[in-house]
Amino acid sequence: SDALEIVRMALREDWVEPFYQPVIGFCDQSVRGFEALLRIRHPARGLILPGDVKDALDDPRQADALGLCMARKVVNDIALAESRGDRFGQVSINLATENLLKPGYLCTLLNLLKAKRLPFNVLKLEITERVLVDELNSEIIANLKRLRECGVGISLDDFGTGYASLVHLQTLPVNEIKIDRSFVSGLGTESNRGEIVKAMLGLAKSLGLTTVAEGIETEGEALKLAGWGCDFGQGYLFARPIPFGEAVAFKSRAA
Ligand code: G
Ligand code: G
Ligand code: NA
Ligand code: MN
Repeated sequence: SDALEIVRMALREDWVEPFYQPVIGFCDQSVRGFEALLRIRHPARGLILPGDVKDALDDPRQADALGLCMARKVVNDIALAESRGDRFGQVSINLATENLLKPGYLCTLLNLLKAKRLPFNVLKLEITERVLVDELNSEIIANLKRLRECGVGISLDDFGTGYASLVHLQTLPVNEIKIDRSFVSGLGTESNRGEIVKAMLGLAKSLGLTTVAEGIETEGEALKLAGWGCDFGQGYLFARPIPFGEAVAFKSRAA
Protein backbone atom coordinates (compact mmCIF):
# COMPACT_ATOMS: atom_id res chain seq x y z
CA SER A 1 0.00 0.00 0.00
CA ASP A 2 0.90 3.67 -0.05
CA ALA A 3 1.83 3.69 3.63
CA LEU A 4 4.19 0.74 3.30
CA GLU A 5 5.92 2.40 0.38
CA ILE A 6 6.27 5.73 2.21
CA VAL A 7 7.79 4.04 5.24
CA ARG A 8 10.11 1.89 3.15
CA MET A 9 11.40 5.05 1.45
CA ALA A 10 11.58 6.95 4.74
CA LEU A 11 13.74 4.26 6.31
CA ARG A 12 16.01 4.07 3.30
CA GLU A 13 16.34 7.82 2.77
CA ASP A 14 16.53 8.75 6.45
CA TRP A 15 13.33 10.80 6.55
CA VAL A 16 12.26 9.53 9.97
CA GLU A 17 12.40 12.28 12.57
CA PRO A 18 11.17 12.00 16.16
CA PHE A 19 9.15 14.97 17.39
CA TYR A 20 8.99 15.65 21.10
CA GLN A 21 6.01 16.67 23.23
CA PRO A 22 6.89 18.09 26.66
CA VAL A 23 5.68 16.41 29.86
CA ILE A 24 5.06 19.05 32.55
CA GLY A 25 5.10 18.64 36.34
CA PHE A 26 1.92 20.03 37.90
CA CYS A 27 3.53 21.02 41.19
CA ASP A 28 6.24 23.27 39.78
CA GLN A 29 5.61 23.53 36.00
CA SER A 30 9.00 21.92 35.37
CA VAL A 31 9.65 19.97 32.17
CA ARG A 32 10.23 16.36 33.18
CA GLY A 33 11.04 15.33 29.66
CA PHE A 34 9.22 14.42 26.46
CA GLU A 35 7.19 11.83 24.60
CA ALA A 36 8.87 11.00 21.30
CA LEU A 37 6.39 10.77 18.43
CA LEU A 38 7.08 9.42 14.98
CA ARG A 39 7.19 11.88 12.11
CA ILE A 40 8.34 11.40 8.53
CA ARG A 41 9.73 14.47 6.82
CA HIS A 42 8.77 13.72 3.25
CA PRO A 43 10.54 15.95 0.72
CA ALA A 44 7.44 16.28 -1.49
CA ARG A 45 4.52 15.74 0.89
CA GLY A 46 5.82 17.54 3.96
CA LEU A 47 5.36 16.18 7.44
CA ILE A 48 3.69 12.76 7.62
CA LEU A 49 1.97 11.68 10.86
CA PRO A 50 1.58 8.16 12.30
CA GLY A 51 -2.09 8.20 11.34
CA ASP A 52 -1.07 8.58 7.68
CA VAL A 53 1.05 5.41 7.78
CA LYS A 54 -1.13 3.28 10.01
CA ASP A 55 -0.82 0.24 7.73
CA ALA A 56 2.93 0.34 8.15
CA LEU A 57 2.70 0.55 11.94
CA ASP A 58 0.53 -2.57 11.82
CA ASP A 59 2.89 -4.43 9.51
CA PRO A 60 5.26 -6.65 11.51
CA ARG A 61 8.43 -6.00 9.51
CA GLN A 62 7.96 -2.29 9.18
CA ALA A 63 6.89 -1.81 12.79
CA ASP A 64 10.04 -3.64 13.78
CA ALA A 65 12.27 -1.46 11.61
CA LEU A 66 10.52 1.76 12.60
CA GLY A 67 10.81 0.89 16.28
CA LEU A 68 14.55 0.40 15.94
CA CYS A 69 14.97 3.53 13.88
CA MET A 70 13.02 5.66 16.38
CA ALA A 71 14.95 4.21 19.33
CA ARG A 72 18.28 4.98 17.67
CA LYS A 73 17.31 8.51 16.80
CA VAL A 74 15.86 9.25 20.20
CA VAL A 75 18.92 7.93 22.02
CA ASN A 76 21.14 9.95 19.68
CA ASP A 77 19.12 13.09 20.37
CA ILE A 78 19.32 12.60 24.14
CA ALA A 79 23.06 12.02 23.89
CA LEU A 80 23.51 15.09 21.69
CA ALA A 81 21.62 17.33 24.12
CA GLU A 82 23.55 15.99 27.09
CA SER A 83 26.88 16.35 25.32
CA ARG A 84 26.18 20.06 24.89
CA GLY A 85 25.33 20.37 28.55
CA ASP A 86 21.56 20.60 28.00
CA ARG A 87 19.55 18.34 30.27
CA PHE A 88 16.89 16.82 28.04
CA GLY A 89 15.13 14.84 30.75
CA GLN A 90 13.32 11.55 30.48
CA VAL A 91 12.03 10.57 27.05
CA SER A 92 9.34 8.00 26.33
CA ILE A 93 9.00 6.04 23.15
CA ASN A 94 5.91 4.17 21.95
CA LEU A 95 6.25 0.43 21.44
CA ALA A 96 4.50 -1.59 18.78
CA THR A 97 3.49 -5.19 19.48
CA GLU A 98 6.32 -6.43 17.26
CA ASN A 99 8.89 -4.52 19.30
CA LEU A 100 7.64 -6.10 22.47
CA LEU A 101 7.52 -9.60 21.01
CA LYS A 102 11.12 -9.51 19.82
CA PRO A 103 13.36 -10.17 22.83
CA GLY A 104 16.24 -8.59 20.92
CA TYR A 105 14.50 -5.23 20.77
CA LEU A 106 14.50 -4.58 24.49
CA CYS A 107 18.12 -5.71 24.64
CA THR A 108 19.00 -3.32 21.83
CA LEU A 109 17.51 -0.43 23.78
CA LEU A 110 19.84 -1.12 26.69
CA ASN A 111 22.80 -1.44 24.34
CA LEU A 112 22.02 1.87 22.64
CA LEU A 113 22.01 3.61 26.01
CA LYS A 114 25.19 1.87 27.11
CA ALA A 115 26.97 2.85 23.91
CA LYS A 116 26.20 6.52 24.66
CA ARG A 117 26.98 6.13 28.37
CA LEU A 118 23.49 7.33 29.27
CA PRO A 119 21.76 6.23 32.47
CA PHE A 120 18.94 3.75 31.78
CA ASN A 121 16.39 5.96 33.48
CA VAL A 122 16.49 8.56 30.67
CA LEU A 123 14.28 6.19 28.71
CA LYS A 124 10.67 5.26 29.24
CA LEU A 125 8.59 2.81 27.25
CA GLU A 126 4.94 3.51 26.54
CA ILE A 127 2.87 0.42 26.13
CA THR A 128 -0.75 0.63 25.05
CA GLU A 129 -3.31 -1.91 25.96
CA ARG A 130 -3.90 -2.42 22.25
CA VAL A 131 -0.35 -3.69 22.02
CA LEU A 132 -0.75 -6.03 24.95
CA VAL A 133 -4.15 -7.55 24.62
CA ASP A 134 -3.50 -10.64 22.54
CA GLU A 135 0.03 -11.73 23.02
CA LEU A 136 1.22 -11.27 26.52
CA ASN A 137 3.39 -14.14 27.68
CA SER A 138 5.75 -14.81 30.52
CA GLU A 139 8.86 -14.21 28.44
CA ILE A 140 7.72 -10.71 27.50
CA ILE A 141 6.86 -9.97 31.11
CA ALA A 142 10.29 -11.22 32.21
CA ASN A 143 12.01 -9.01 29.62
CA LEU A 144 10.06 -5.98 30.76
CA LYS A 145 10.89 -6.73 34.38
CA ARG A 146 14.56 -6.84 33.51
CA LEU A 147 14.34 -3.44 31.85
CA ARG A 148 12.41 -2.01 34.76
CA GLU A 149 15.03 -3.32 37.18
CA CYS A 150 17.70 -1.54 35.12
CA GLY A 151 15.80 1.71 35.63
CA VAL A 152 13.95 2.02 32.33
CA GLY A 153 10.51 3.48 32.97
CA ILE A 154 7.42 1.58 31.87
CA SER A 155 4.24 3.45 31.27
CA LEU A 156 0.77 2.06 30.55
CA ASP A 157 -0.50 4.34 27.78
CA ASP A 158 -4.12 5.24 26.96
CA PHE A 159 -5.06 4.03 30.42
CA GLY A 160 -8.73 3.48 31.00
CA THR A 161 -9.67 2.65 27.44
CA GLY A 162 -8.89 -1.06 27.44
CA TYR A 163 -10.97 -3.68 29.12
CA ALA A 164 -7.96 -5.30 30.75
CA SER A 165 -6.31 -2.26 32.35
CA LEU A 166 -6.48 -3.56 35.86
CA VAL A 167 -5.12 -6.97 34.91
CA HIS A 168 -2.12 -5.30 33.33
CA LEU A 169 -1.44 -3.25 36.43
CA GLN A 170 -1.26 -6.48 38.34
CA THR A 171 0.94 -8.46 35.97
CA LEU A 172 3.26 -5.90 34.35
CA PRO A 173 6.21 -4.05 35.90
CA VAL A 174 4.56 -0.70 35.21
CA ASN A 175 5.61 2.38 37.17
CA GLU A 176 3.37 4.95 35.48
CA ILE A 177 -0.05 5.28 33.92
CA LYS A 178 -1.04 7.78 31.25
CA ILE A 179 -4.68 8.70 31.53
CA ASP A 180 -6.17 8.69 28.07
CA ARG A 181 -7.13 11.99 26.57
CA SER A 182 -10.75 10.92 26.10
CA PHE A 183 -11.16 11.28 29.88
CA VAL A 184 -9.31 14.58 30.02
CA SER A 185 -11.21 16.33 27.24
CA GLY A 186 -14.54 15.73 28.93
CA LEU A 187 -13.49 17.12 32.29
CA GLY A 188 -14.93 20.58 31.79
CA THR A 189 -18.46 19.48 30.97
CA GLU A 190 -19.24 15.88 31.83
CA SER A 191 -19.38 15.59 35.57
CA ASN A 192 -18.97 11.82 35.93
CA ARG A 193 -15.71 11.91 34.00
CA GLY A 194 -14.21 13.76 36.92
CA GLU A 195 -15.18 10.95 39.25
CA ILE A 196 -13.62 8.37 36.93
CA VAL A 197 -10.37 10.32 36.67
CA LYS A 198 -10.23 10.80 40.44
CA ALA A 199 -10.69 7.06 40.90
CA MET A 200 -7.87 6.31 38.43
CA LEU A 201 -5.57 8.76 40.23
CA GLY A 202 -6.45 7.22 43.59
CA LEU A 203 -5.79 3.72 42.33
CA ALA A 204 -2.46 4.76 40.84
CA LYS A 205 -1.43 6.50 44.03
CA SER A 206 -2.25 3.51 46.20
CA LEU A 207 -0.20 1.29 43.88
CA GLY A 208 2.72 3.73 43.99
CA LEU A 209 2.49 4.65 40.31
CA THR A 210 3.25 8.01 38.76
CA THR A 211 0.36 9.61 36.87
CA VAL A 212 0.40 11.53 33.61
CA ALA A 213 -2.71 13.03 32.01
CA GLU A 214 -2.54 13.44 28.24
CA GLY A 215 -4.43 15.64 25.82
CA ILE A 216 -4.75 18.64 28.14
CA GLU A 217 -6.01 21.57 26.10
CA THR A 218 -7.49 23.99 28.63
CA GLU A 219 -6.41 25.71 31.83
CA GLY A 220 -9.57 24.36 33.45
CA GLU A 221 -8.57 20.76 32.76
CA ALA A 222 -5.07 21.38 34.09
CA LEU A 223 -6.36 23.01 37.30
CA LYS A 224 -8.70 20.11 38.01
CA LEU A 225 -6.04 17.47 37.40
CA ALA A 226 -3.48 19.30 39.51
CA GLY A 227 -5.99 19.69 42.32
CA TRP A 228 -6.72 15.97 42.28
CA GLY A 229 -3.03 15.18 42.65
CA CYS A 230 -2.11 14.16 39.11
CA ASP A 231 1.69 14.34 38.85
CA PHE A 232 2.33 15.31 35.23
CA GLY A 233 0.46 16.67 32.24
CA GLN A 234 0.90 16.69 28.51
CA GLY A 235 -1.11 18.43 25.82
CA TYR A 236 -1.57 21.34 23.48
CA LEU A 237 -2.06 23.69 26.47
CA PHE A 238 1.65 23.29 27.23
CA ALA A 239 3.06 22.45 23.81
CA ARG A 240 2.47 20.44 20.68
CA PRO A 241 4.94 17.79 19.57
CA ILE A 242 7.95 19.81 18.30
CA PRO A 243 11.24 19.09 16.53
CA PHE A 244 14.31 18.25 18.59
CA GLY A 245 15.90 21.72 18.40
CA GLU A 246 12.72 23.40 19.65
CA ALA A 247 12.38 20.81 22.40
CA VAL A 248 15.88 21.57 23.67
CA ALA A 249 15.01 25.28 23.69
CA PHE A 250 11.70 24.60 25.44
CA LYS A 251 13.43 22.62 28.15
CA SER A 252 16.17 25.14 28.76
CA ARG A 253 13.74 28.06 28.79
CA ALA A 254 11.69 26.35 31.47
CA ALA A 255 14.69 25.38 33.57
O1 G B 1 1.04 12.66 17.18
P1 G B 1 0.40 11.52 17.02
O2 G B 1 -0.24 11.65 15.65
O3 G B 1 1.90 11.49 16.82
O4 G B 1 0.49 9.95 17.22
C1 G B 1 -0.59 9.15 16.85
C2 G B 1 -0.43 7.76 17.34
O5 G B 1 0.73 7.12 16.81
C3 G B 1 -0.34 7.65 18.85
O6 G B 1 -1.27 6.66 19.23
C4 G B 1 1.04 7.17 19.11
O7 G B 1 1.05 6.29 20.21
C5 G B 1 1.42 6.46 17.83
N1 G B 1 2.86 6.61 17.65
C6 G B 1 3.55 7.77 17.60
N2 G B 1 4.86 7.54 17.45
C7 G B 1 5.02 6.19 17.43
C8 G B 1 6.15 5.32 17.31
O8 G B 1 7.30 5.74 17.23
N3 G B 1 5.91 3.98 17.31
C9 G B 1 4.67 3.47 17.42
N4 G B 1 4.51 2.15 17.40
N5 G B 1 3.57 4.25 17.54
C10 G B 1 3.74 5.60 17.55
O1 G C 1 -1.68 7.28 21.73
P1 G C 1 -0.72 8.31 22.18
O2 G C 1 -1.12 8.76 23.56
O3 G C 1 0.71 8.01 22.16
O4 G C 1 -1.01 9.55 21.25
C1 G C 1 -0.46 10.78 21.37
C2 G C 1 -1.22 11.55 20.32
O5 G C 1 -1.96 12.59 20.92
C3 G C 1 -0.34 12.20 19.30
O6 G C 1 -1.01 12.10 18.09
C4 G C 1 -0.31 13.64 19.74
O7 G C 1 -0.03 14.50 18.66
C5 G C 1 -1.72 13.81 20.25
N1 G C 1 -1.90 14.88 21.22
C6 G C 1 -1.01 15.33 22.10
N2 G C 1 -1.53 16.33 22.84
C7 G C 1 -2.80 16.52 22.42
C8 G C 1 -3.85 17.41 22.81
O8 G C 1 -3.75 18.24 23.71
N3 G C 1 -5.02 17.29 22.13
C9 G C 1 -5.20 16.37 21.14
N4 G C 1 -6.38 16.35 20.53
N5 G C 1 -4.24 15.52 20.76
C10 G C 1 -3.04 15.59 21.38
NA1 NA D 1 1.99 7.28 23.72
MN1 MN E 1 -1.63 7.88 24.98
